[in-house]
Amino acid sequence: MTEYQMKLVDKFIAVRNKTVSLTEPLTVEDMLVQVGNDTSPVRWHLAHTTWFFEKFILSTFVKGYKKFNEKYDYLFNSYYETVGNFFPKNLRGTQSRPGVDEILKYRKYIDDNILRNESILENPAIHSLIELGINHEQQHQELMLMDIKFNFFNNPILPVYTKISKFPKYSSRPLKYKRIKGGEYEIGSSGNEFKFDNEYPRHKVYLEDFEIGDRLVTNKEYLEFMRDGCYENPKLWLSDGWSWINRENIRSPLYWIKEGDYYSQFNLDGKGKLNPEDPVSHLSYYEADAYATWAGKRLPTEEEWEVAFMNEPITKNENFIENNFFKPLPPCSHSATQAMGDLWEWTRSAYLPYPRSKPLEGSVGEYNHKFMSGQMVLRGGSCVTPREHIRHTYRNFFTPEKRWMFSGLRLAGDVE
Ligand code: AVJ
Ligand code: FE
Repeated sequence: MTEYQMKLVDKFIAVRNKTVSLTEPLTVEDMLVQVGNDTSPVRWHLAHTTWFFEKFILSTFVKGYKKFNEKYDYLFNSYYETVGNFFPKNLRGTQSRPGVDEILKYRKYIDDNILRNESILENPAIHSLIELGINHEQQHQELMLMDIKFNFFNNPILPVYTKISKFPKYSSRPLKYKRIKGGEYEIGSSGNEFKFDNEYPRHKVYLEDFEIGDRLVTNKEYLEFMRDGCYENPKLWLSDGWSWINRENIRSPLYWIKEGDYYSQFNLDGKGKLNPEDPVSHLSYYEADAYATWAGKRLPTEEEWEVAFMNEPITKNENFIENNFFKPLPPCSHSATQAMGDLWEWTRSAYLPYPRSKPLEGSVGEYNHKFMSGQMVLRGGSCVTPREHIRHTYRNFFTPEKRWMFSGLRLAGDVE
């Protein structure tokens, strides 16, 4: 095996194991539940990530490959119309079978088939699909924690995923702005390392002078916005946002619990006092935008964000899933600007194809591009993103009312 193949195998094994290790604090019952239409049961994530390797690699490239179970194509295909029908997403939580044990057997069967099949590891055409499968599974590790948090929050006993004994005692610092000169820049990925098909080609952009915050907005700052009556002030809101907060009766970020005059916050380590110094999290695009308007600022565009933070380091200090905090932290000392890790940052950019961008060939072309309408781009990764998964050019995307992902807010502004 070449060095590249050995690394790929190591990464495959590490990521497959990490997914299962994230379920250690859970009971089997925990893994069956789906709350609402956005989340999926943990057992489904375990199976779907496995199906991805089976469908796009084993069934496609291995002559005489025998499927683990013929029915899994229907059950564990998420949204690939070109490979066949799939079970309705909102009903994923209605099934107890195949059970978790059976799904773990499915995982082992697929892992063995990928790893024991030399024709796969030696075929360069398949390497990029293995990389895609690994990166896909890392996305689902984050989705699993998002879904577990939402599931537990909707349970009146507010279960704890895992207790964390030692949060560092950082406090926030005054917000400063970094000024960036306008002009021609390049954004997007051009390297040989793995990247999704929505991140390239690298291309020129023209920016006006702008300024961008050197940290995320905090709970304390967001509380000022709330206490200023901003959820009742239509002048601050986009029309769709105003309809949405009133229809859904939204008066605070997700996971805030009003207790008299104070707020508690639910995190994966359970319910606790809202820490005013923590970055404000679990905001919709509408709330992020309204806050920026109230503050006399705006959200950055994705181009501005990338130009501003292109050279931010990704070290052990940035707060990713490996730190096992599963919540964002105040900025002092752990990360210069919080650009990488902590929280996904809403940008004011619509999720659109880059110039000359093309979807991948074949059915995996359905991975990203078909979602390019009605969604906004978020940048920088979060405290539940795997460190090795993120890049400065990485584009996450959600519709503007979603807030169960670990989203946050950074301010930007025009410079006269
Ligand atoms: C990039 C997080 C929006 O959740 O649909 C998972 C990730 N893509 N499987 C999503 C994804 C295919 C995607 N997001
Ligand atoms: Fe998926």
